[in-house]
Amino acid sequence: MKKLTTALATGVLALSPLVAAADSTDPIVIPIHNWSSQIVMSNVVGQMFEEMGLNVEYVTTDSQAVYESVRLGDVTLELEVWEGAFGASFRAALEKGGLHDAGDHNAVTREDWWYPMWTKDACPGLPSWEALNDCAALFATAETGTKGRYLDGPVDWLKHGKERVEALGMNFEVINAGSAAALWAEIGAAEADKRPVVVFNWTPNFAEAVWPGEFVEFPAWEDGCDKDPAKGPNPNALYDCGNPATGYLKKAAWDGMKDKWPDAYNVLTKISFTNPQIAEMAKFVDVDEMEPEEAAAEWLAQNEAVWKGWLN
Ligand code: TMO
Repeated sequence: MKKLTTALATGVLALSPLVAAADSTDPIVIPIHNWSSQIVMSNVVGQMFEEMGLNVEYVTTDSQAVYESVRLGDVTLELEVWEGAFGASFRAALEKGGLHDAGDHNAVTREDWWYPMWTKDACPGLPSWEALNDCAALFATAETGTKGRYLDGPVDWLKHGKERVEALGMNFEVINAGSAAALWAEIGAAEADKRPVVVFNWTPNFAEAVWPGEFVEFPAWEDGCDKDPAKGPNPNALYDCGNPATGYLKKAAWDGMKDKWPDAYNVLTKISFTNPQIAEMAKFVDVDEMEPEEAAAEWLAQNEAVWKGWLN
C-alpha cells in the first residue's frame, strides 16, 4: 500500500504545478454511498484531486438525497448518476436548479431483477417476466408463503419493486436487502444446491465475472413510465416498465464548482470510465477485499495511462 502511494505520488508530482493554481483550498466535498464501485471511484477521483494539490472531504450520504445536497452546494459533485436508480431524483434537482450534468461516462448501465444462470434450468421460459411469474412458486420461501421471493436493493435505491409487482399483477413479494452485501450473500447461499433465486443486480459490477446470469426482461422502459400511467402496458399504473436496458452513467456537479475549483471542474468533465474499469473497481473491494482507499490507489497505479491524460 505504502509502495503504491509513493509510486503514484512520484509519477504525478511533475504534473502538479500545471494544474489547480486557480482553485480554492476549501475541500471539494465528495459523497460516498452504499455500493462498491461508487465508493472506489469517489476515492480514485479524490486521490486525483489531491495529487493536483487540492483538498478533499468525503461524506457518507443517502444516494437519493445527495442530488438536493449537490444542488445546494453542500456536496460538490456526484460521480455515479445511474439512470435506473437515480434518474428521477437527478431530473427533479435539475429542474429546481443549482446542479448540472457534467457529462456521461463511457459506461452503459442496467439495473434490474436478475438471476444466476442455474435459475433458468428450473424456469426455462426466462428471461421473460411472464415466464418468471409463472414460475413464482419456485421462489417461494417460509417468509413469502405461496408468493415468490424477490430480494430488492436497499430502500434508498428506490427501485419501486413493490409498485412494479402490483402494476403487473405479479405473484411475488418484494423484500428489501439491508445492504449490497446481502444481495451477494443471497446468490452465494443459493449456489451450492443451484436453488432458483431472483435478486436486484446491475452492470457494470463485479458479479458478472463471478456468477453468469441474466436480467429479467420486463416491458421495455419508456420515458415517463414513472410519471404517466399511460406509459407501459398497464394504463392505470406507474412503474409497469423495466428499468432502461441501456442506461446512462453520468457525473453531476454543483453549478458553483466551475468558479470555485475551475481546474478540478475541468478534470471532472473529462473523466469517463468504461464498464470494465468500473467492474474492476467493485471487484477490488467485493472479491479482493481491499479497503476502498487502497483499491483506489491500486486502480490509479494500474491505470496511469487512462487518468493522467485527464489532468492535462
Ligand atoms: C445504484 N446501483 C448501481 C446500486 O444500482
